[in-house]
Parts: sequence; structure tokens; C-alpha cells
Amino acid sequence: MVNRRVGVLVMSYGTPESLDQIEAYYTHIRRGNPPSAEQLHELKARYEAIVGGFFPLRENTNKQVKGLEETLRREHSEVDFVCYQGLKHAQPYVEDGVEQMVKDGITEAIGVVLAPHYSTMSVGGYVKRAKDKANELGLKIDFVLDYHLHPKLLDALCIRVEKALEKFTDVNRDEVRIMFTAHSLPEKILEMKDPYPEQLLATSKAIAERLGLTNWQFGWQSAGQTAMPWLGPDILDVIQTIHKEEAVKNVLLCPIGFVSDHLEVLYDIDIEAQSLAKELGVHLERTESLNTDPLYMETLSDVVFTKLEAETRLS
Ligand code: FEC
Repeated sequence: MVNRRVGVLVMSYGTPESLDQIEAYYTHIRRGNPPSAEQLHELKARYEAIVGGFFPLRENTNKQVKGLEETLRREHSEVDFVCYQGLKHAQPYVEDGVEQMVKDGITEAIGVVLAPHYSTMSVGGYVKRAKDKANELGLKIDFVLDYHLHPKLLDALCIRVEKALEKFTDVNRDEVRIMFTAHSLPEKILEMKDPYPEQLLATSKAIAERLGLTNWQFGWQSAGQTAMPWLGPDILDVIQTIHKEEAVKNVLLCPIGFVSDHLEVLYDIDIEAQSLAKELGVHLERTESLNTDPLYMETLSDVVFTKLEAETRLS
């Protein structure tokens, strides 16, 4: 008997493949408006500081897509799962992934984003593009919208917090301020009753409860430099304030909104936040990124399979 064949569209942010592609990538992020020479120079300098010609997000996404396919096939061998990549701002774009599935004769698919928390401006954007293309080509597709409280995701994050706390050898762990972080978004999402801030807080609380953490808070990172206000407080301001007003000398950053090593982690935390911490005499550490952690791969496999089962029951 031939197994049921299901395509999985694995969507992620995307990154350039070389330094000379940064301009086109940035222009795409800015919805077709090229950046000024100054903006481009500033972004190139950030990539140069982390990559030296190598873009970690590309390889991490490739490995995550492969890891998810292997996990799905191992855990659910009754279905012939085939994973396709669809990127938001680089090739292969979300639409390319959908098109490839159709070319390969896939007729039913599930979409999932490599970001656990839902926002209309993040996951909602990926889903809309994939849905539009799938409708145009007649592909049946459904989507996982979030998985921020999945027990295996929480396990993976808790293990990382525990491991990173071990780096603070000369203080009691209650003296370390743990700050959960995620990418900021324009404040206007609050008027739209967007679930993003609430979901991020729910993940933070769940980790804190499981580990019995008492000294923790949430902070936003990587806000865009635009005229409109972005969600705050920004982690750089928080580090300064808690150092000045509460004499905090030990900080652990846990970027729960990201699942890979990439610019926003390797530059915004490891270089920018770390250099501020050094200047202030604060001991700052960060939890390791999930990348291809088997617990993360199992989380994704589980939410994809559960969505497929729910769809099967409905149809
Ligand atoms: O390593 C890499 O090459 C890419 C790292 C990267 C990730 C990422 C994830 C998210 N972003 C989110 C929202 C926004 C909004 C804007 C925006 C702009 C940028 C720029 C770069 C960039 N983002 Fe990003 N983001 C990454 C990189 N992001 C580079 C442009 C320069 C800058 O502002 O720093 C503003 C766009 C606009 O002008 O309208 C909004 C969100 C996520 C997490 C969810 C996800 O992964 O989709 C939300 C990784």
C-alpha cells in the first residue's frame, strides 16, 4: 500500500547568501524600498561582525528543515512526509516552496513557521503569503499558528536556562536576573489585540514556574529604527536601569522568541548587549539557541502531525 503523501511547508525568516546580497535582502524587508547608503552600511557592518562571509541562519534553517523531515518520518512512518522550505525575505521564497510542492505532485500540505509565537505581523504574514499562493495553484494547505507552550519546547528551554545558570559560579542563582526576550514589533499591534506579547509572557511564566525562578522579567530586543513607536522596554535600557536602580550585576538573557543562531542573537545580544554589560561591569550570559535540538524537532513534528490529524477528522 502506498503511504499518504503530505507536504510540509517549513517557513523561516531567510538571510542573504553573501555580503553582496544584503542590499536586495534589506530592500525586500522594506517592502521594495531600498535602504539609504547609511542604513545599508550599518547593516553590512553588523553582518560583517558576526559572519565574516558566512550567514548562520541559512545553514541552521537547512538543518532544521532536514531535522524535521527525519523526525516526522521516524515518528509517523504511516505518512510520507516531505518538507519544503519557504523563506520570508530570501530565496526560496514562501511562494517558491508552495510552487515546488505542486510541481512535485503534492495535493495536501501543512505549513509551520520556525517561530513559536503568533503575531499578525510575523506568522500571520507568512501564512497569508502561503495561503494566497496555494489558493492560486489549488493546493489544500492548513497551518500551525503557534506552539509557544508545547511541553517539549518548554523542556528544551528549561534545560538551556539551567545550563546557562551554571555559568554564574560565584553567586546564588536567585541573584541572577533572568530576562526572557523576543523581537520587538511596532506598538500598533496592541490596538489590534495581537496575541504576541501575551504568548511571550505565557512562555516566560511557564519556564519560570517549572524552574521555580523568582528573579525574572521580560524585555524586547532588536526594534527597528523607524519613526513609529516599538514595543518596549528594550533590553539595553533594562540592563542599564536594573544595574543603576537595583544594583543588578548578573544577567541571563534567554531569547525565547528566536529558534536559531542569527543576526538578532549573535549581534544584538552577543555583541551589542554584551559590550554594554562589560562597560557597566555586569556579568551577562545568554542561553544557547535551539537550532536542531531533538526536543525542538519533536515539538515541530508533533504540532504538524496533530494539525494533520485534526484536518483529517474534519474532512
Ligand atoms: O540572521 C539573519 O540574516 C536574519 C535575522 C533576522 C531574524 C528576524 C526575525 C524577526 N524579525 C521580525 C520583525 C521585523 C520587523 C522589521 C524587521 C527588520 C529586520 C531587518 C533585519 C532583520 N529584521 Fe526582522 N529579523 C532578522 C533580521 N524585522 C536585518 C532590517 C534592519 C533592521 O531593522 O534591523 C522592520 C521591517 C520594516 O521596516 O517594516 C517588523 C520578527 C522576527 C521573529 C519572527 C520570525 O522569525 O519571523 C517579528 C531571524
